[in-house]
Amino acid sequence: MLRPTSRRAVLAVMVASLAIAAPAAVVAKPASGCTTGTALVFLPNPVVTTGNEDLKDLKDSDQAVLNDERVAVTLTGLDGSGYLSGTWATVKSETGDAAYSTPADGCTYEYTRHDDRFEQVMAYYWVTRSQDYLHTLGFDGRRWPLVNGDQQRVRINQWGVDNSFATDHPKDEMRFGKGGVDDAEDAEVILHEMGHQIHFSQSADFFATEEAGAISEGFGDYWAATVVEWAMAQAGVTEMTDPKCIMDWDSTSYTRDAPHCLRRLDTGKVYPTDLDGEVHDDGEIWSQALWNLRSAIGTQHADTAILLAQFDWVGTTMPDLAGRIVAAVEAQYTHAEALDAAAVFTARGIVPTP
Ligand SMILES: [Ca+2]
Ligand SMILES: [Ca+2]
Ligand SMILES: [Ca+2]
Ligand SMILES: [Ca+2]
Ligand SMILES: [Zn+2]
Repeated sequence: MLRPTSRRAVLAVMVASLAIAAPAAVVAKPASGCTTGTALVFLPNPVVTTGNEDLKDLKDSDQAVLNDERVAVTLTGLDGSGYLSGTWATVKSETGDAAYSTPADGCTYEYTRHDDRFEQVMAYYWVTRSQDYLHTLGFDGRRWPLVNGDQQRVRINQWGVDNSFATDHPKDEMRFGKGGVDDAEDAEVILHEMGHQIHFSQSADFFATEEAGAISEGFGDYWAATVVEWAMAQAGVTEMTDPKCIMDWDSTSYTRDAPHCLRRLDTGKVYPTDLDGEVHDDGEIWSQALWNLRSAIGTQHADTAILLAQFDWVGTTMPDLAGRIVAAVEAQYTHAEALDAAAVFTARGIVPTP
């Protein structure tokens, strides 16, 4: 869930059964043989890459200032169908054409943002990058279990409102809305939803309480920030605009003040005083703790310990999961780092349960 004005908890969304129209019959084109592709994406969104807070959606129009922010990337793991379907992601879309290419066309997937195929490419690319990052941390099915290691279903622009969500039933999929800025034009929206998918995959009981829902919202925001920073560094970019601002581009549609951020990683909220019972609000307590953990013990140690602690967690409280994260730091790294980790959570009022 995205909108600050939406007060429905993620739990409510997860139990809601939405009537989804059956996909129109599509005559598939022949398998093309493309296993990699060249594409243009936002990395992560045009507000971050321009630093321009005055960018406007203008009804999904093509604009030179936005076209210029597209970056050439390689799509990996494609299954050879010619469509955006591969090892870690498969894109379903009911609006516009499905992106398709052939070796004769150079296996190119280059579109402007007015073309719905642009969002299809964004989703395929960023879902795959999230998995790439998990692999670099060791969640590769050998050292540690895969995390959300299936072929993630993604639906693009098929929901006419300004919201996106992740669900594990009736199907395990993510759906991106097209209200305001098309949600999948902002990598941070895609990665936030990946955060929920990660939790679905790590524990069947993750979403047992409101506080666990808040943890999932906070983790999703954190996951967006940490994966974006990694992906940008891989692309040679080490300086970025306001990394603690989440969904800089999507939020230009519904926030008045600059910088435009749906949420932030530095609100200063403290547990339990600032809990208000709304998962996105309360998630800002958790996301800031994770962001500070990253500074305290380093990104690789922080992200590894956070992910290890989430396996089979049964959705209790922030202090309980914080205790598991500290224990994971102690087990994998040093006692000194575990003390630093505990201090980070305690500073946010989250005293880790021993
Ligand atoms: Ca678009
Ligand atoms: Ca939007
Ligand atoms: Ca999944
Ligand atoms: Ca951002
Ligand atoms: Zn969410």
